[in-house]
Formats: sequence, structure tokens, C-alpha cells
Amino acid sequence: MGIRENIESIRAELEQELQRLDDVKQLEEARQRVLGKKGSLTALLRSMGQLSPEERPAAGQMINAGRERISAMLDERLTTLKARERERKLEREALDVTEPRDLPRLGVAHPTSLVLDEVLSALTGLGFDVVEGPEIELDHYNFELLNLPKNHPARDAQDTFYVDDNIVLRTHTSPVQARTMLSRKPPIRIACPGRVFRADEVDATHSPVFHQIEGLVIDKDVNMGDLKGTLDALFKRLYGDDIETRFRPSFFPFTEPSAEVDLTCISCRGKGCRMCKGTGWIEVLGCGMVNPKVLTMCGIDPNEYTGFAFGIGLERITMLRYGIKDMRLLYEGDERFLRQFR
Ligand code: 2NL
Repeated sequence: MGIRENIESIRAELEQELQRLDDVKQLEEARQRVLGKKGSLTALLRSMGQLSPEERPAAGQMINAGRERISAMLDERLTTLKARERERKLEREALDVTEPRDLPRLGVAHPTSLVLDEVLSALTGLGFDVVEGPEIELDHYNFELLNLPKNHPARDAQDTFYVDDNIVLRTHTSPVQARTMLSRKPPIRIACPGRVFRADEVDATHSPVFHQIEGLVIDKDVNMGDLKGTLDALFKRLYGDDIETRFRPSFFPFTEPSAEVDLTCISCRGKGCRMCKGTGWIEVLGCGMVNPKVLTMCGIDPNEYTGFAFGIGLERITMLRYGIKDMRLLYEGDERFLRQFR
């Protein structure tokens, strides 16, 4: 058999083999069998030694041309196999990102926060600014400026957490308002939410840490009617247009006159139920006209300006809003309770 036929039969055999084999590894083995050190085409090249010097150049050219054709054929097949392997790998490793999984456990807003947000958005809707201040407060701002002088019973260590002689955990958010009166000029319209502290034992209606929102309005000719109108508007926004407020006389050292405010019972809407003990009314806050002594101490002339203030216990209205019977539920962080407010 001549060299040409020899090359052709190697090529034809390889061509058939390439069609059968279907991975890169097999292809590289086939390449070695033909073009490798001990490959059939390499053997053919070596056998040229037996040819006469005149025959060698033509034979060498033929073998090299054959080598190039075979090499190109191998490379073409290699490209096809690589693409196929890549396709198979992608298929194998495919990940269905739409497959449903268990949902992550999400936290929820605390019911007290939900009510705080509602009240604050109602108050800001009425033109109030939100102002915050320190929880650890000077006696001066917490008591003195609010007409609770030294030896006043509210200052007793039984009711107040003292840090030292002059520093207390604030017992209300009023010191934020006192600071604001000292730093801003009227008109003032502010809502002051925050954490407050009283040395109380824990029970179903008391906690040593609780939350308040106080409101303060100072301007020319502000009167008790403005106070009533503001609170009416606030609670109608919160609970509906059929909700009314009722004032009863009361006493606070920082307001004069002072009132306790009842709200149409939001559980029975005034008809009388267990929650309102059949009266149709529920007590929700205390308020009054800012005591002129307080205005004076806070740098505001009571002959030029008057004002009203009110204080809401946030836990109390949260309990009313959701029918929660025991305040401790609001502090314990029990998921079974909190989940219900999702
Ligand atoms: C309540 C009712 C109240 C105030 C808070 C206040 C603040 C300033 C001046 C005058 Cl700076 N008053 N706040 C007024 C009336 C009632 O809270 O039941 N507190 C425990």
C-alpha cells in the first residue's frame, strides 16, 4: 500500500471513530492513537527512513498535509463535543429559582408601635411637630418647671426612679415640652412621644416602664374650646366620626383648669358593655390649660400667650384598641401574642 492510501485509511478510520465517540476524553485518546508519539501517522513518518532520498520530500509533504487535515478534523469534532458537554453540565446543574420554599419568619410591628404611629400621623395631620428628648432627665425639667416643687408628693422616691439628687428617669414626657418652650418662640404645636418611668409594681394595669404621648399648643388666644376641638378631631380621625369626648373636672399641678377626658366606648360605640362597665364611656387621657406659673418658668409671658396640654398613656389606648386585658402582654415579647398583629 502506498503512503497516500495509508494516510487515507488512517483518516477514514478516524473519521468513523469520531462519529461514534461522544466525550472529550475519548477524543483525546483517539488523537494520541493517530498523532501521538506512538500514533499511526507518527509511525508512518518514521517509516520514511526506509525511503530513498529522492522519495522523501514528496512523502514528507503528503504526511504533513495529512497530519493537518486530520488535526483540523479532530479540532472540529472537539469543538462540537465541548459544546455538547457544556450543554449537559448546564442541564445537570440547572436550579429552579421559582421552586417554592418555606417563608422566612418575619418580625411584626408591636401593637404599641402601631397605635403610636396612628396617633402621631393623626396629630401631624393636625399640624403638630414631633419632638423627642432625653429619658434620663434633670429634676429641674421633669419636676421644677412643671410646678412640682421640692417636697411635692409626686416627687417621692416611691413614685420616681432617682439616679442621684438632681437626676431622675423622666416620669412623663413633659420635660421635652418644657425644653421646647425654653428654646422656641410661640406659636408652638408639638407632640412628644416616648418612654417614661414610675416606681410601680408590675400588674395587669401597671408597669415601671411605659409610654406616653403628650401634646402642647401655645399661641395667642388659645382656650379650652380649642383643646376640646383638637381632641375631638384627633379621636374622630382615629376611631370614626361617631366618637365623642367628654370632659370631667380634675387636677394636675401643671394645668389650670384641668380635666379627665372620656371617649365614647370604642368597643360598644356608646351603648354600654363590659369594657365600659355599662357607661358607654372610657377614660383615655388628662389635659388642661397650661398653668401660667409653668408658662412663666418656661420663659413665656402668660399675659401674651396661653396654651393647652394633654397626656395620653399609650399602653392604655393600645389595650382599648385591641381588647387586650393584661398590660404585661405588651412587654413580654411572646410571639404567640405578637403574631396576631401581622
Ligand atoms: C395624665 C395627663 C397631662 C400634661 C399632661 C403638660 C405639659 C406641660 C405643661 C402642662 Cl409642659 N401640661 N402635660 C397636662 C395635662 C395632663 O397628662 O394623665 N398624666 C399622667
